[in-house]
Amino acid sequence: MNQVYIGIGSNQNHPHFRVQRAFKQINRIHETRLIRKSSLYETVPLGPKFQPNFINAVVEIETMLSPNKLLEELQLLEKNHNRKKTKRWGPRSLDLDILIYEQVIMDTEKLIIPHPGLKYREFVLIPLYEITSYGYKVPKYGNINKLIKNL
Ligand code: A4P
Ligand code: MG
Repeated sequence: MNQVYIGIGSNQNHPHFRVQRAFKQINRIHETRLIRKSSLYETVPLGPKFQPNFINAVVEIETMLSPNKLLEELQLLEKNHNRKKTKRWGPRSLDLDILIYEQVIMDTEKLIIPHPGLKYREFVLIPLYEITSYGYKVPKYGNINKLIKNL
């Protein structure tokens, strides 16, 4: 089983409800189970400011799916939430990002792991901190306590 962290974000159409529904739906992906979930955090938007606040959370899962297969499943879930392609960093009903996949470091056209935004995003690091152990080492980027200090 591979240990993976997923970032969840929503700022449209009842975001609290959507994030909680996403927890359940992620647990239902085949060969995958939800291990831990963070609290829900209300955060100000990064990017265009004239949009509602986000609800963000991070979950830990175990999965047998490869990074690319997992991405496909997560994108299906996003579609299932009627996510429309809008502008970059614009409002979205559900955004699911693979933050960390075991110790994998990859950079392809479709998938960058660890997620490159991770190291400077409070809305990712704080919920990740909540569900990992003290001094957890993020692949490529290092100690989470230091990453948070550097924000
Ligand atoms: N992709 C590459 N790496 C990954 C990965 N590790 N996980 C590719 C998921 N996808 C990855 O993503 C575009 C493409 O990224 C995918 O097709 C996939 O092949 P997208 O989700 O369709 O596009 P996007 O989300 O609009 O772009 P981007 O740059 O990924 O945005 P982010 O980084 O997801 O940021 N403010 C707050 N407070 N909270 C938020 O959650 N989110 C965003 C979106 C902006 N501001 C925010 C928040
Ligand atoms: Mg995304």
